Amino acid sequence: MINVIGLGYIGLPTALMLAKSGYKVIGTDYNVDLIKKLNSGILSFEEKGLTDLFTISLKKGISFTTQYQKTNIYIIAVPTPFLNLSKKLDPSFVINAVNSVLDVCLPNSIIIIESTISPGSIDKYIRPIINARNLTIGKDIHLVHAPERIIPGNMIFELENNSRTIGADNIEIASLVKNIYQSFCKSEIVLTDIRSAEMSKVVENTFRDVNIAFANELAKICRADNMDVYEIIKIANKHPRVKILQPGPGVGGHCISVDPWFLVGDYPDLTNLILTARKINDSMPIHVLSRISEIMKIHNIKDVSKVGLYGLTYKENVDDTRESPTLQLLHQLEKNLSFGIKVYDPFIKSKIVENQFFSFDKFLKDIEILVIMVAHDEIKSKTDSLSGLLILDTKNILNDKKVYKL
Ligand code: SAJ
Repeated sequence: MINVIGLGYIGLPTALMLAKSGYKVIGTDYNVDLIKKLNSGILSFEEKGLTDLFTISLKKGISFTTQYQKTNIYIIAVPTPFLNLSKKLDPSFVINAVNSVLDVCLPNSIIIIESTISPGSIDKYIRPIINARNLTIGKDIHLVHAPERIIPGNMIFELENNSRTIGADNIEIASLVKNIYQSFCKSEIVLTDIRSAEMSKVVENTFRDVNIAFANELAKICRADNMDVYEIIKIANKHPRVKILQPGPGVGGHCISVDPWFLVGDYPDLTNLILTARKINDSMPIHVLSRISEIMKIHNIKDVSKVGLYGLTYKENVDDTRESPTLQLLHQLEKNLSFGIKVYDPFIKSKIVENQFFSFDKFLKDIEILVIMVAHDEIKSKTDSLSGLLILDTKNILNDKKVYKL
């Protein structure tokens, strides 16, 4: 039996996948409400294909509880936030989970950590707590780091089709764990040591952050001298070895905007490029604000409540608002004592910010400037209803020459 600890964006789909593949799976989470919901057949978040997977897994006998189970295989997928001041990883959830596992596990257990951790975390935080219990790593307990790579919005497909990495202290345990993941993962599974697994995960997200920062810096340069950044990127990308990403209102989500900080926090003297990239991406919501202010000036609009932000999530067609550029922008406005800007997102059904609308039509009626922060399919299909509005399109989804861009 596999006990999956932490039933969030990663743990839940992974647990369901394993159950569908025939493993006996019990999911554990300390959130009582979540467990109640899951046990009554209600999902905690929306994701393409998740409902079907949930139905199949329930039939296969998956169950959910707040209790850690007595077994010999654990997958830990709890959050690893970063500490705002030091920019270092907060390992407390992982440490607590490992401690709770150690309280109940059978001898010779495998603990697989899926949560993203900064390189060296297993050596620094996890091995010591096992040693402190007089347990021998490699005999009583086996440690594995198997970071995930799935992207919200396409999680189920990517769980089955992405290549993945398994880091372990020895090849026998790595192969054993590979067999488990092979029950649903059709792609290559690379076996390595734990530190390389930790580092490669953080490096992947940092690579993307740095590359998005390049696109965002280009957007600023082009704005300063009135060039069309999208045209320039389109042309540059015709070069066989150039693949510039798209600029946007900022970088959100719980991965790309967080993981690079682990490297900055641990290697402050060595992370010039990575830190600069982080700063560029974090500055994009302020860039959007100055664009809004320019448009207000051009059109002599003085009242910020005439401005509406479309989209609260960190990217299109998901309901996840963690670290979203819109929330970052609202935070900046609040810091400058500016209130009243309107907000709407079709995926956010409960009130999480001030002046939030739940009807697209009502939202549009109330504003003069529409700022597209997220390219949800909804707005792409409703471009006809936008006539008469001034538009700042930070996602470059509209073709109209009159529309303002980043
Ligand atoms: N973004 C841009 N320009 C782009 C691409 C993205 O501004 O050209 C923005 C998005 O709007 C969003 C943010 O970047 O705000 C991140 O979005 P994303 O879709 O690129 O990635 P995430 O954060 O949803 O998922 C990432 C993925 N990592 C990589 O692509 C290297 C995913 O594979 C990981 O599993 C996930 O992080 C994770 O959990 O680490």
